[in-house]
Amino acid sequence: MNFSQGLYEVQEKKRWMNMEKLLVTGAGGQLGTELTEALVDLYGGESVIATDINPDVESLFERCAFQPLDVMDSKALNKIIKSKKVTQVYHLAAILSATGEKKPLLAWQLNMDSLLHILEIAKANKLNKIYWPSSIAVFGPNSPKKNTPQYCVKEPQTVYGISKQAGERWCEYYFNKYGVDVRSLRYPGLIGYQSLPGGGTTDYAVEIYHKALKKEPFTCFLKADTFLPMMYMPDAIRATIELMEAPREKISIRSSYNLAGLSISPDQVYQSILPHFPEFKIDYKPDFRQEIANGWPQSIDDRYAQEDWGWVPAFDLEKMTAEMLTHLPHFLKKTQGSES
Ligand code: VAH
Repeated sequence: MNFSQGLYEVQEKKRWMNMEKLLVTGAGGQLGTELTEALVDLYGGESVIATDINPDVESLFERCAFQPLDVMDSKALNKIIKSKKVTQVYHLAAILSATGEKKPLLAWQLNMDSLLHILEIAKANKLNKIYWPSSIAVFGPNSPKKNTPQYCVKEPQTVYGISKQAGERWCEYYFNKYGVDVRSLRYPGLIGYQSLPGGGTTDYAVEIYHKALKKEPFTCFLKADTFLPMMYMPDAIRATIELMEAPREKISIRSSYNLAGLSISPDQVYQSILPHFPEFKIDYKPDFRQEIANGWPQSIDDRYAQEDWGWVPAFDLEKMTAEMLTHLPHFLKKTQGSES
């Protein structure tokens, strides 16, 4: 490709991107805050509308529009998508595993009804693309524990996992029956410094860095040797963008792709922090989330993501820990007005 053609390709892509209008639901969540920023970087602030049930998160979005939105209200969803001429929806709003076990019927209703609202609106309005996150929570105690494959027995033990398994079936149905271009990733536990997790079984892996920086001891709600699939947030964001930008014909999985990054335990995270904070102390008091974690894989086989759209993670545990301990203090200072 010569320079002028290359320039044309970039300008053509920018024009295509500028014609897109993206709606993000659950934008104030752990994934939503960072994914919305990445979409603004890619498409421009005027092409992204951040929404969340919590109006107080509006201050997080300085570069794009924000609107309070209840994803259970199909009329409100339809109205904003039509009036703003939305072409893509990143539907992130959900109740996660731990909170879901405290409010099972609400978790099922919110996670499922909101997805069906979005899929129906996408069909009726011929939206260009939909993104919907699934999770390794779709696997259960009878799934293979190590290098859990894309296809295997899945008997999720949480309402969250059940809703994600059912959601995957609906996504594949709407693609096969109506041609809705909905794409999905089975995220591992996500670890980032730009947002706090909310109601997850993997939240320990974020909380531990906050405690280390505050020079406080950390009580972990999972056992020291609880290995789980995890991923540094920048890798998860890049995987999402790479999946959504892949040519339609490259996508062979229309339920949800296995996605692998790290397979780590609380003890390994603690050991990776010690060189930075030698005095840091941890103790372990497993709670109800231990049983949830026991039903999940320890590591994931993501060969389809590698083969279909070239997925390769960039962060190992040591590199993630160094990044978290470098960036978290500045983020906390910016958002809480004081050093951590
Ligand atoms: C949870 N963070 O803990 C989410 C995630 C794999 C775990 O789905 O519920």
